[in-house]
Parts: sequence; structure tokens; C-alpha cells
Amino acid sequence: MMKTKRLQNYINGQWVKFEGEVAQVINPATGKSITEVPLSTAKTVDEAVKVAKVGQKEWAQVPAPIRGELLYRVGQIMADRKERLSELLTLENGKVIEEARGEVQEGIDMAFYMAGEGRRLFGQTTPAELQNKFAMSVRAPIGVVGLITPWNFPIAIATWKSFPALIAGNAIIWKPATETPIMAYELAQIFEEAGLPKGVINIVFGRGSVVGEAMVEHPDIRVISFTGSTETGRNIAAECGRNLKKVSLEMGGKNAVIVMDDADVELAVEGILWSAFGTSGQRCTACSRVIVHEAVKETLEKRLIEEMKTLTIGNGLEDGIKVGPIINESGMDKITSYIEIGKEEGAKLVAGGNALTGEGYEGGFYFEPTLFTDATMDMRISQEEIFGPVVSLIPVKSFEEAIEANNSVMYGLSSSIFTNDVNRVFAAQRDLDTGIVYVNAGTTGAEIHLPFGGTKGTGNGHRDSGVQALDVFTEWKAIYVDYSGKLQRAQIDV
Ligand code: UN1
Repeated sequence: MMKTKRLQNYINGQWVKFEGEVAQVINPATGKSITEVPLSTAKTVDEAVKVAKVGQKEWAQVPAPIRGELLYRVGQIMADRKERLSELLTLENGKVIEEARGEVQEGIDMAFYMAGEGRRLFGQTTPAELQNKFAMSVRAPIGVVGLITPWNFPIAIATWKSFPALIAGNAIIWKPATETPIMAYELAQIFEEAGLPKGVINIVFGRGSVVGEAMVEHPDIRVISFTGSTETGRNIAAECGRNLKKVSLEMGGKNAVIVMDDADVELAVEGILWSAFGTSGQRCTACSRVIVHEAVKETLEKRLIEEMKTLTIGNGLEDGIKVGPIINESGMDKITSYIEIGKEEGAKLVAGGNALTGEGYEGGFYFEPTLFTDATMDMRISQEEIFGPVVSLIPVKSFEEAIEANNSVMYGLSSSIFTNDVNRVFAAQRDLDTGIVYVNAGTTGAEIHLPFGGTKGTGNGHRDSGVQALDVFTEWKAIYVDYSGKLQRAQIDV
């Protein structure tokens, strides 16, 4: 499938031969290496920035509608190649093929959506306070921007960041996760075929602690857009703060589905299964808490356990598999450690809880969908992000208590409520303290034309996707044109 045994960095429109240290890229379904990825150094970042600065100047001169046409071509090639991209995505990330197709579609949607922005990129015209004077504000590109993307949505998140950056006239230095570099390789090929000028997008593979750090420190990278762990995000924000660099962070979640006493319980079961165990729970938006009204707790718990047994676990490329593997060994270790923590804290393990080995699972990283019940909000399993197929069921006595429980975590990405009471729906959408709220649906499934992001420990106030993503990659420029032919002093000569 791959052209080369080893991936290479993409700089100035060239795949640059790499001789240094490499990391293996592992198929999580089998544990086997599929390719190798460079572990580049700060020197490569510096080279990439040099060419990006040149590339950006030219790219910014291309009229935005024409930049948009390039994105239309990118979207069309992605659509033509959807099946290949989806298979490669499952190969490197493990998610089941149906979900991989969904993720690639998310990227295609983003291309067509942002292409349209090429003919909008709206600024504002406003009256000026003096006669014969015109005032407007426009979005200006920032220059060279740095993107650091995660392994769990290696193509969708890359498009959420790179397409708005490009339509706004920036050049990019992109560090994809070393676990999932193939999507970056494929996307670079697509950009090239679509006619993106050289130097406008540059890919530097490597470790966060080396390449990521070099990007954060580089004075000519003016924006860092990062999706990943809260711990890394905090460090990036601190460093960017010192350098007065704009930074957009998208980090963890501890998302809850609330099931009220008047809910359609069967629908809630479906919503929970999909959002908790889809992508093996490795989504920032994954449901990892179920806050249930005590009146329906027993029914919900029983039905969840029954349905969890029907989830087929295995290689995501095989037909009929619902839950794919975990990304790697360290992901498995983290999940396993939380199973022990949950037991010690006194939550009741009622389904799953084990790694799967033996026939059908050889070499891969598989974990059973897991349910703890009778959990309380003070437990670590109810507070901390596990990033695996593990759910804590937390019983509550009222709507108010449910909202309170939802909000009492450090994160604020996504939340959901199942209820048929219109008054509760509106009170909940107002009071749930998350960037995304679902009613009668699980916690996953964000669409690309809406802002994606969260409150509190999930982020720092910026949003991916939607037109809001443009705010990350543009500066507002205020422009005054005085056509009176004389000096007119604002605030004085009015
Ligand atoms: C993520 O987990 O970081 O809403 C992205 C969703 C997907 C994107 C998830 N559209 O679950």
C-alpha cells in the first residue's frame, strides 16, 4: 500500500530523504509494524519554517476564492479516494472501517465547507464618526502557523485546522502524531495533486518533546493549534504565553450522558453504546459517565449490560466488528490501571474489565467494553479521562443533581441529556457547562460547520472547525480610509 518502507518529511513540496532515528508505526489490530516514521530534530523545523515564510508570501497573494477552488479540488480527490483513505486509517489507527469512512467524510465536508469561505471570509464595514471617511475590518493571515494533531482523528482534525489556516492565506508547519503518520502522507499527496504551491504546507514528523517543542519555541511560527492531552496543552500554553504566541488548545473530556426518568430508555441505551464504545472510547467526545435518574437506573443498567454483550470486538477491517483495538500498549496500561482504581474506590464492575488475548486477538491491543455502576462523583473514575471503553454509571435523584454532577468535572467538552420534557431540554442546554450539548443523542457526532471545543480544562476558549476556526488563523485588521482631503481628528473634529 505504501510507496516507501519509511515515511519522509515533506518540505518545500519535496519528500526529504531522512537518515536519522525512526519510530515504528504499529497496526493496533495486529501489533505489527506497517512503516517507519522519522523522529526529526529542531533543525528540520527551522528549515521548514524558512521555506514556509517564502511560500506564505506568495500564497497570501492568491485571491481567497482561488484558494477556495484548491480546497474544492482537495475535497474532490478525498471523495474519489475515500475507500483507500478509510482503509489506511483503520490500518494505522484501528478504528472500525465504518467509522474510518465517517472520519474521512468529515474531512471531505470540511474541504467543501472551507472552500466556500474563500468567497466569504467576511469582515465588517461600519460607519466612521467623521464625514467622508470609511471604516472596515478584515481578516488578515497571520503568517506561518504550527499544527500539532493527535492520533485518534488523524485526518478529520488535520482538516479542521489546516483548511481554515489555508483559506485564510497562511502557510503551515504540521507535526502529525507519530502513531498515525500515513494520513498526513496521504493528505500531502492530495494537496500536491490539487496544486498547492510548494512551501505552503510542510510536514515534520517526530516527537512532541522535540519537534513540537521546536515549533512552540520558533519565533516565526506565530500560532500553535494543538489537540492532545491536557498536560501537554498546559505546557504549550505556558511557553506560547512567554512568546506572546497565539495558541488554540483542544484537550480532554469527561463527557456524560444524562438519562432522566421520562427518557426513552431504549434510545438512551443506543446513544450510550455508540458514544461510549465507538472508536473504543478513544474520542475526546466519548461518553465515559452515565448520570441516571434512580427511577430508571435498574432498567438502564440491565439493558446496557445485555447490549454490551452483543458488541463484537476485533480487527476493524473485518466485517461486522463494532469495537476495534486500543491504539497501543500504553493506552492499554492506562485503561487497565483505571479498572483497578475503580474497584479500589468501591464502584461495582458489572461488565467487561479485561484485556482480550488469544485467538482472534493475537498481537493486537483489545479491551472489553466495561461498565462500573454505583459510582459517585468523588471517584477518580468519575473525574479523570480514561480514553478507553470504560463507563461509570452514577445514580442521581433529580434533574438538578444531574446537571450538577455533569458540571462537577474539570473538563467541559460534550454533554448529552435524554428526556422528553421540553422544559428540561431548554434548561439543560442553558445549564450544561460544555462546549457541545446533545439532546436525545449520545455525546459524539459533531458536524464540521459548527464550532468544536469545550469549556474549563478542555481548552482555552478557541474553537476548531466552523467559521470560528478562522479566528485562530487570522488577525483582525481595522482599516480607515479618509477621503475628505483634509486632516480630520477622530474624537476631536467630530
Ligand atoms: C475528537 O475526539 O477529538 O464529534 C474528535 C465527534 C467527532 C470528532 C471527535 N466528529 O465525536
